Amino acid sequence: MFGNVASSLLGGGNKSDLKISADKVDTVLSSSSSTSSISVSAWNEIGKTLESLQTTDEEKEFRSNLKGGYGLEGSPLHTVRLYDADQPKTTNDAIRVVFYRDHASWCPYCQKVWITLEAKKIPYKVVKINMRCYGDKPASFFKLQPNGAIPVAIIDDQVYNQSNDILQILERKFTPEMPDGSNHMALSPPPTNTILQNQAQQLYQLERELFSAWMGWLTAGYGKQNFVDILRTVDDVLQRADGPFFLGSHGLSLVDIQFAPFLERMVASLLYFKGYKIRTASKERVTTADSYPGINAWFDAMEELPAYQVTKSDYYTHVWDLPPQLGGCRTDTSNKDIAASEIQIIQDKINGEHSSSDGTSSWDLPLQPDNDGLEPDWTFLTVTGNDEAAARREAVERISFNHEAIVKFACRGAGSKGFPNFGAPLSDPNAVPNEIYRNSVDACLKVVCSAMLASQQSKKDTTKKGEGGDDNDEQQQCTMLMDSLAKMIVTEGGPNFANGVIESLSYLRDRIGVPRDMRLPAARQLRAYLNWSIRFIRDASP
Ligand SMILES: N[C@@H](CCC(=O)N[C@@H](CS)C(=O)NCC(=O)O)C(=O)O
Repeated sequence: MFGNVASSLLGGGNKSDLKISADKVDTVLSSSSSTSSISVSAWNEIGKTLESLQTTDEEKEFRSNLKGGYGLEGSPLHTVRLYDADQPKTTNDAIRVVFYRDHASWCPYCQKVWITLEAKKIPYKVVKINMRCYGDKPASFFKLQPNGAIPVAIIDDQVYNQSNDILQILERKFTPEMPDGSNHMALSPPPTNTILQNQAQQLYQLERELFSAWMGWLTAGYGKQNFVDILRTVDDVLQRADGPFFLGSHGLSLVDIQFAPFLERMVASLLYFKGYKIRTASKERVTTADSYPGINAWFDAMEELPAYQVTKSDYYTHVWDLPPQLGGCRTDTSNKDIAASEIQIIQDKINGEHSSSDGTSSWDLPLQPDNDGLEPDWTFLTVTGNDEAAARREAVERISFNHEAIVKFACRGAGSKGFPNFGAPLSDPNAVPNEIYRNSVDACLKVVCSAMLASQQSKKDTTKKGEGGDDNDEQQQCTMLMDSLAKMIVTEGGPNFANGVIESLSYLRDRIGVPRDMRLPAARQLRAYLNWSIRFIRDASP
């Protein structure tokens, strides 16, 4: 999918012809506000509408919290984290930890450290480093970590470059009731509790056994029974525990944090590559020989924790980030347990591809809840009231705040591939954007953002949710605007130019990363609204 998009050069047309096309389109766009039906809102107007619709303090204060390092909820965009603005102790001076983690939020070992810092509310600074498959690392990083691996942490001026060492030292140095008045949750059983300590040690071993079995099945294509046997043991441990977490009534511990990044990746990758389902929605949960009630209850409890929520990725991101890290994952095509066609349907749904069986796409409006039951693990964001509107606002905020860079990034889709290239299909840091599409892509993104906000601006009937039902006035205006814009791009620019705009919007859609760019409900909305705009241009094309 990405190969087709990224490798196309200049939308298939002659370079100077396309420049002439772009000039014609740009002329209409620059005169549009007063004279034609293509009156696209400016970014600052979109920003104002967004502000008027924001409801929670967390939303309204998102950017100021990022700057100050504050917020009840962390964000992958935080580069400094101080937690509570009302706590006088949490100033920059309190920072004793510098955390080097991967830029794309793909690395499971970084995720362990990230969850620990957030759960213990330890103030920290973040330095983002590329993974090898994603881009280059700065030379200075190799001084801290000669083999280039992440995570690394500098704690009280001492460098630690193994995730488990980092967890242990954080646990030792940041404790409940510190002399300076700060209070950091204990995540290990007390040394006096040897029973629980031994149990934790055994569970660390079990986690590595599960990891090896998963790697075997995922990358070599055999070893399912071995994996299932160990996963069953993990589920039994959780079912026997007197609470949802591994150490039962002790509550959240480093054992849970060791398991979390890998169980999260197992759920996504085994569903996609093997058609093997571990995670189920609570309403569908029945105890059968194939179900994992302990693991599902554990996930439910983990997903209630802001410290885990901020790090949580989606299936799409995982199934594209794991193969380049692991040197490939194998899809089981001849499998007695599930037909290849069923695996294909799952893959199409996760990728937002149009299904060969019924032509639908999971990345089209109206969105099906939990991706038609396939990805039921974002209940923490989707149970409350007007959740779809909140997700759209999140997407609009992220796009509108950084629109210039995002438009330029999207234009890589109609540009040329970079050299040298890197292993991850989602990454091409040296790609050259084709900026003749800049104004058209910018206009489409503005209409996409207006349309996402319009669903909340119903004048006629506040109970209507938008897509799937009758549209409100603003939605109808956005639909007409996108229709006019698409027709103008095709008539003034010609089909090759229009194709370049589609390639740019598609490139952006396919590279929305969770949690790096936004949370899954917001990412799903944005992917679907980008497809909405693409469809108008396609429909207007000959
Ligand atoms: N044992 C190390 C493993 C860390 C590790 O394998 N990190 C991977 C990323 S998940 C890495 O940095 N690989 C090199 C790269 O991708 O640049 C730890 O626990 O910290």
